[in-house]
Amino acid sequence: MQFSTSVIATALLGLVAAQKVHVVSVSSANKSLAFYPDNLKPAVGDMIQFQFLAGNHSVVQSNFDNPCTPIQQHDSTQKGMFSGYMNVAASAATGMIPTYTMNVTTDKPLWLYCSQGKHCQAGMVMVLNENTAANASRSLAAFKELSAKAPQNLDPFAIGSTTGGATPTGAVGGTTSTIPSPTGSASGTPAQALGSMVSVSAWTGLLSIAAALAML
Ligand SMILES: [Cu+2]
Repeated sequence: MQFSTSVIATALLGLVAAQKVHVVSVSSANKSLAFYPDNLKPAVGDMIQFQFLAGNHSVVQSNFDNPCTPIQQHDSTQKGMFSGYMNVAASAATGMIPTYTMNVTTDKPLWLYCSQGKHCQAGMVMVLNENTAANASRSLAAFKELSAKAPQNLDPFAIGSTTGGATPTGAVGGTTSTIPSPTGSASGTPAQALGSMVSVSAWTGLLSIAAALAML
């Protein structure tokens, strides 16, 4: 099937205009074991950009009932997101920090944790689209309590999977990049850096969409 370039470009521009990027700081200048913020309500089509500010952390998707373990360990049809480990010190010498940007493709709750050490048990967890209206017991607070009691903290490498199954669960298409290190306050996010990352991510999204269209 043939699409004219202008039709595709117009469609893609429409998608880009609707996208919102939510920035999540991973750890902080005082090396805390947390995500900031840890409770977000992104819309389908939005992106989450994790900015790794200190230490060596990761972002992995679990489900609510099995915290601190990759979601695909419990359901082989699921494809969980995994940022890989982001060693901030390794890129600090260049004045850059690593980032990982994921696309949000579902409005269902999506549970995330850091698979480093016992960070998950220590509370380094977060949620996208918590829905306590649908199920009051599935709150971030309850997830943190469950995580604290998890017997182990596993990454997808530990279960022999970094790709998961065939069905995406809302967190596919992540991209890694680096941006200039924030200067000043620990929570500071350089607007300039975010702006540049938005365009990089947008183009990454465009390329994958264009590739999908080309396959039609
Ligand atoms: Cu961590």
